[in-house]
Amino acid sequence: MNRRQFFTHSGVGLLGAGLISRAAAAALPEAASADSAATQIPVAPPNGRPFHPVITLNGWSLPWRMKNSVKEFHLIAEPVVREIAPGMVAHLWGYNGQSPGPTIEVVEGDRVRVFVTNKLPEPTTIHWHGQILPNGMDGVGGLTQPQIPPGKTYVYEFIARHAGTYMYHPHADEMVQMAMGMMGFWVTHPKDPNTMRVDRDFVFLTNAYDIEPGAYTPKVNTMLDFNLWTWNSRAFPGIDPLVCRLGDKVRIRMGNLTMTNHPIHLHGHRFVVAGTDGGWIAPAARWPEVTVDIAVGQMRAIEFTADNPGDWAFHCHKAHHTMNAMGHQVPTMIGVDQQKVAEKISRLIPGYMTMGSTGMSEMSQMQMPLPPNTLPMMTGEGPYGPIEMGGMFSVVKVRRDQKPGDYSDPGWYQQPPGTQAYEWLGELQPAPRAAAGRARPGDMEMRVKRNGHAH
Ligand SMILES: [Cu+2]
Repeated sequence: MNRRQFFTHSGVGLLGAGLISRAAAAALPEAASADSAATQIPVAPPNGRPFHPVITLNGWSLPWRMKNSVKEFHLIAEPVVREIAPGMVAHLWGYNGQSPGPTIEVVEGDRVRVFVTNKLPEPTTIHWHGQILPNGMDGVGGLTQPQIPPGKTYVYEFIARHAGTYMYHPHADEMVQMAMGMMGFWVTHPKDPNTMRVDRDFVFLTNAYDIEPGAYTPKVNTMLDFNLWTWNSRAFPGIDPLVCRLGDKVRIRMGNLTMTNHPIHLHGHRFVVAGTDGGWIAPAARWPEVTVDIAVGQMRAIEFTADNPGDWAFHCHKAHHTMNAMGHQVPTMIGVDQQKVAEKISRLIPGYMTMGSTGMSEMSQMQMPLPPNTLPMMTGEGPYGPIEMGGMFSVVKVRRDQKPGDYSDPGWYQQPPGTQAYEWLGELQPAPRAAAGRARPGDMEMRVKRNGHAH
């Protein structure tokens, strides 16, 4: 299937298609569960105060119930199976069927009650990163509450005091539980739904896993050398495009719960950094960027007008973070003539193959057999060949004829004639070079003083 078919077939546009009712105990709100990694199209809130919902990349928002004016949610911490990209699934821990957990959306001033049921084999808690709340609701195991034992349900209740963007994650055996994928987004919308109104409001978390090719479960002791760099536990080409209508005002909120920073870069547009997990930045204090570095434990909200039609790359600028498993430990072979060596080795190991003597690009074209359940190092097929990217990479697709509220993949951008890089077919002149050993413009004479004497 191509990406467009994948997008269509995976249930986008059918809110509820991926939601399975989970028999809830009488007093508990129903815990909806998602069984696919498809992006669920946001719908207007059915009750409570109005807001303009966000769109969670390859994710969804958790339904709630209103009970005596309290907004009640039910999170289930549990083992999940997450498709990282077509061809690879990971056995992670998450919430309500997926990793990351569903996005929680409330309105400034809402009283919120979250039931948390622990179906993990070990104790957990939930910390509500960035929220101003009573100390006992902060979810730090051992410090502000006992850990939630396996099989038990705890209740968190507080008022969502400030509009903004927050995250949730365990504060119990964090190294293991976060390396296993336990995290989620929380958006508190402003009281007035027209405050800071945008047309498209995307959210995702950066996360990283160390899963050996062929394996399913992350190695939880890895500190820095991860081999899968993901957005919402998806790696390119598994990350859906961010589809926009020409002229849309767009916001992208990105949280970082990995072990390193991610400089996220957008092509073709200039954006402003409009908010952090500490709140919104006053308009006069926002600064222009094309790359925003998101440190560990930070959230950044960027805003721009999608005024440049095309397929614009959007990715982490750390080159290793736009690659998938395989290849991180391959030695650099650029410039090495491997042919003679290969001939000798082939006599011992039939089918031996050399790699990388002209760079690594050739690897994206190889039909190399991979172990089951792994992703090629770089992949993703574009209209002009392999895109040679993996990991934290997606495409912001800006189209004039995209309908408002339509997030479906419009396919690849058609370059208008005369606006695309082209091959030079004329003659090549020898490049003029500066002669060595002669003074060039800009050279200057310097007099050096040593010990007070001129030399
Ligand atoms: Cu990165």
